[in-house]
Amino acid sequence: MENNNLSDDKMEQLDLFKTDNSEQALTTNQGLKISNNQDTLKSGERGPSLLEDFILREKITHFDHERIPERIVHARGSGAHGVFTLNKSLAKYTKAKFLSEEGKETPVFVRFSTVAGSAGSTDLARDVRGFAIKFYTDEGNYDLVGNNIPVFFIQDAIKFPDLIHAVKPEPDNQIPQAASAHDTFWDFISLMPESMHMIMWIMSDRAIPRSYRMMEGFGVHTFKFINDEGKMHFVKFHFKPKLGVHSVAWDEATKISGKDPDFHRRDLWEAIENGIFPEWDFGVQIVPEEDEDRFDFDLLDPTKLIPEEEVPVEIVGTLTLNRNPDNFFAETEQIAFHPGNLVPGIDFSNDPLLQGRLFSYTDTQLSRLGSPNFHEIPINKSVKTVHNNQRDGQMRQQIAKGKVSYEPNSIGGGCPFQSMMKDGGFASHQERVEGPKIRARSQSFVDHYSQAKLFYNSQSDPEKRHLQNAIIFELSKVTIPAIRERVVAQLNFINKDLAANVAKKVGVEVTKLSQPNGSIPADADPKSLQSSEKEPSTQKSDALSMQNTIKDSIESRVIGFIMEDGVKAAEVDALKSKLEASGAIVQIIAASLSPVTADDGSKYTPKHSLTSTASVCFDALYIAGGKKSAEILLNIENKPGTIHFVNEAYKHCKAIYFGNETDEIYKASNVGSKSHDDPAIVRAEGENSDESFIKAVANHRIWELELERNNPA
Ligand code: HDE
Repeated sequence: MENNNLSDDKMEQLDLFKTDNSEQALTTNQGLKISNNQDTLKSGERGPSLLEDFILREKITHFDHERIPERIVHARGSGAHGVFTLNKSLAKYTKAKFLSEEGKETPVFVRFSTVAGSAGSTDLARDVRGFAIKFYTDEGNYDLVGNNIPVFFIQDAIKFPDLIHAVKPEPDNQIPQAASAHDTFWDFISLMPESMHMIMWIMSDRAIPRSYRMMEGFGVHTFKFINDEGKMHFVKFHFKPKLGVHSVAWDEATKISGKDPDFHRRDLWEAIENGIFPEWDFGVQIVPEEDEDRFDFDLLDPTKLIPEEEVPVEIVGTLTLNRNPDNFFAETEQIAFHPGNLVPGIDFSNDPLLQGRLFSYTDTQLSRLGSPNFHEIPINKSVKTVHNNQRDGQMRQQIAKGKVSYEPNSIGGGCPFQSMMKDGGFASHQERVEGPKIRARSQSFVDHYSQAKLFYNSQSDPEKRHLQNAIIFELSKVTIPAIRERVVAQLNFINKDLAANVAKKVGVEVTKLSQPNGSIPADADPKSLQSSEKEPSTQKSDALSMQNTIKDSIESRVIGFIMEDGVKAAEVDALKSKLEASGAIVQIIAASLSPVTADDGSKYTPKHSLTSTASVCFDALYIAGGKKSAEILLNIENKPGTIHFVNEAYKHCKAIYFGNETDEIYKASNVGSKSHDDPAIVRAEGENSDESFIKAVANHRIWELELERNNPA
């Protein structure tokens, strides 16, 4: 196993650009020490300012140009440094070194994002999440620019500007921000049957994750692996979070957007600061070249996934994020991903969506980062020094020595020279291509409903309910009845109950759905409503339901301890130690931010007050034991806050633990009105109540109890 210092190399490279202001004098950009940073140079103390004040001019000019254009899509995001470790060699399939040498560690930077909202929008928008990884390999940078959903809305890149224009705020009034719940998005979708599979995913709770750390990552497209013998295999990339895949309820998402719009950004930052490093298993689905036509869909169609029942995901590596950026702008904002950043052993497929992306990413960086030299920005720099004959351009950093900037040359001894494939030179996978020059879609891309059905049928009942309610929410914001009708007609091809339930709630006549020839409303363009009665070859896939990813772990769950003066220190400390020993994070909530004095005189410092936070920001609650504490929490001033906290956590099916002598709170809340045993409610009566609570937290939410708890989501 090679001793790998690439991570150190990347750190050193970044360190060269870091500054530390401690014990340093203030200077201009030229290094001149500044003696007065309070006053402009003026003619007389009250007098007009002088144009010659180069210190003022430099400072203001720089400030005036601080902002750069935000990303046209994926503007809102957060990132972190980490490491990718290969646990099992893929050398059989690929010659990529970072995927061949067992134990090899490769430094990475990962950026998560939402798509539609602008840089200042809420983290909890219903949206697909970007999951973009830059691997700083010793063969050059490799970028895997994926999403948390394994399929996409469209099949061909030429439709991307249309899709994005439709989902972005409408051009006349710039409403709504970071939301697909509006006319233009659903108008487009209703006319694009190929989007139906993605619509199932994006209306599911996958689009409102609990945390970036609890999302899957997918390369989406089919890529190619090429091994040393030149043999090609198709490959799909997967990242599976060690913590399981979890989401919040839509009702929570909308409330978190107000209470803490940076919820995901903060969660990622704090987890890493606390040493709880987010981790994913990395896996691949491999399809031999000769099996290309074995599926009932086209491997090149990005609206399709390969069911894990048909090709299992082989887990071969670990992705770990272990270091927050030092500077958001320099790193997270300036990082520039590009699906065309490849290393030998990995190549593109002919997926027409991927092919279009290969043009877009460099092109967009030219206007976003402003110069063709964006690869020289520290976060984008390859660990290996770049040698080529590209020269000049705005903001050039590299100082290329010598006379030669062309090839072939004799003056420079022929350098830099081309590498043979055996020496690591990249060569595209050779493929025989023939056919007429044609602007057309392959017939093999025409089935738009089978996998939408597969996804829907694979969901648990609560997941189906959430999906249905999300569509109802979104379509209820659509003002044009014909658009709602067309969407319902599309849904009818996927699941008749789903379509009927949505129709009922969004004012579409259900009778229209039972018209001959499926459900085509009179005004619909028949071309856009191709029916497919085809059943998916896999009927149900466990991997598609989040319900099946629950791990028996409470690691990194945030537990709110609600307490006031007189709280029982022994109980609190015992539970806190047990929770923290299992990796959970305990945060104290009191009526105010003043320290809480416990029954033994010890003090607890609250992180939040009942007014500054809400139950939606926590995974579970502990109402700390102690009669006096409970009385204070129920006094006239605090009762509304306390009861609201408990009731809301209850509605959202979270675990709630009532400590000793908190019966009054239990009774005063909705929780107390239930007569039967409730797996999410624990009372400090039994012997193993701490353990029961921990078990309940590990379940994330008991979504099955949602209806009886009147959760609106
Ligand atoms: Fe992107 N996409 N995209 N995309 N995409 C961008 O590049 C584009 C697509 C994805 O954190 C842009 O640097 C086209 C699929 C992520 O910086 C832009 C098409 C997938 C990110 C662009 C797609 C993605 C981007 C905007 C259809 C999942 C954020 C800023 C042909 C596999 C990366 C930028 C980051 C960003 C173009 C479709 C993922 C405009 C033309 C499919 C995660 O170049």
